[in-house]
Amino acid sequence: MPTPDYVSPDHIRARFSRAMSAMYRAEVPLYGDLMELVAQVNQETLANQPAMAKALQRSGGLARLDEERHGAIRVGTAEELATLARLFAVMGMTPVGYYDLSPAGVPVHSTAFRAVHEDSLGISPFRVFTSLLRLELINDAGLREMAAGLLAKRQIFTPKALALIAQHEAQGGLTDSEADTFVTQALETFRWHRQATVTQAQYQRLHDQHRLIADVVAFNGPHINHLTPRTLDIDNVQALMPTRAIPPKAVIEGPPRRQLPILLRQTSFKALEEQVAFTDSEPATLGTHTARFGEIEQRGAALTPAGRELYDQLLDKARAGLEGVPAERDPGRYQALLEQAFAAFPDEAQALRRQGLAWFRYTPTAQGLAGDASGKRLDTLIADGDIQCDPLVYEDFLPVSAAGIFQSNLGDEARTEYGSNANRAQFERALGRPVVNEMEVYENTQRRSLLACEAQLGVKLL
Ligand code: OOG
Ligand code: NI
Repeated sequence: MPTPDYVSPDHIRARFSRAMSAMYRAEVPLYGDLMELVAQVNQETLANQPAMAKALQRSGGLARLDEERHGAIRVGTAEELATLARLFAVMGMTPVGYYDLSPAGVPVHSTAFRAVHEDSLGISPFRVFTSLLRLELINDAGLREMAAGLLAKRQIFTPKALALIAQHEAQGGLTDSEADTFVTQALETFRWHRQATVTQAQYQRLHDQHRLIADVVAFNGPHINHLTPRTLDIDNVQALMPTRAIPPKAVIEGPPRRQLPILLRQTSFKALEEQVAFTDSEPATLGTHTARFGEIEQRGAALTPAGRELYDQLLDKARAGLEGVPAERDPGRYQALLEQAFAAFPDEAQALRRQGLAWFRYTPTAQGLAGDASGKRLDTLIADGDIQCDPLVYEDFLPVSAAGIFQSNLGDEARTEYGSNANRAQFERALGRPVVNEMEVYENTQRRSLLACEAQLGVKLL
């Protein structure tokens, strides 16, 4: 039997990411404005910094830049999470990493669905930060029961999407037209619902426990709550946002500005207050719900476990320097504390490499390919210009930053305390599979690049 022509999961993901962006742009026009601003600043940055443009070109980052974005959703049950994992698998997206947000007063734990192979990331780096509500952290038994009851009644996937997921699993792929139908049907799960599934009073009860609980429980699906384009100069976009009537949050999350950006810097604009209808609403008494917002991010070098440990330590040091005053209240001071603390983090590619703080992609240069490299060691090959190395881009998230983004959109209500409640095993049981360790993903990419150098230059590097 001839093998049918299936669309590669990478291309289904690329189509889905584009369709998602178009839908969100129509739903939240401010997102479109932000996209335009980001594209403009990216172009200016590339024009003013030819070295950066060249490095991006080499690493494949340039081609994917305009396509690059992440979204975020929150689901309510293990079954919803497990089915989402199957839906994302159709698009070549694997759960990577475990994030516990409970220490930040947010009763969820999360993972990021994304592609893991560098070739797949080159086609579409689309990622979805996916959180599972943890009803077990809510101490009001009556409320827990009400929430569980509402969640048990809803179906967040269309029948056609479910059928196509099963078909993909059974036959090992989707044809072109099946893939198009899949994208349209899968998109329905992430659409905004103006109609709530609860009465005004029920909404209020959920909301009073935690605004996030109302957001997850009171609607018929996990609407995408933000979609984040990647900028090459976040300070510039942050400064220009007010000129487009987009008010940014006061503090950029993550590391300070550096010569060589590391990990991830993010900032967002405040969630919109949107009209919704409760099941007992008269047209004249529509309510509001605040959940959806916008965010931008600048991605830098992926750090090794040693680099990440140093990052966490320096971030803690900067935050301790605030002595309890929220960073948002004195952004200038926080910026100064960050810069002081991160002076201890090397800010040059070769220093990061020699100290084992970041992951790299190694490529033979034209000179290396033309000459005789045999017998040379990696350091010499790099110093002689036979091998070029570029830091791998960080493809994941940061829990402290994520907490900051969650918090800035939960309003100024008193913070709930849940203590630290990491429970990765429970998350993986709900998901139906283990999450991938992101460090292994970067290590594999680095190793593949070294193997390619070995093959092309006839040297031994590993
Ligand atoms: C997710 C917040 C985390 C990020 O970029 O760190 C996040 C949410 O609010 O659901 O998207
Ligand atoms: Ni985000």
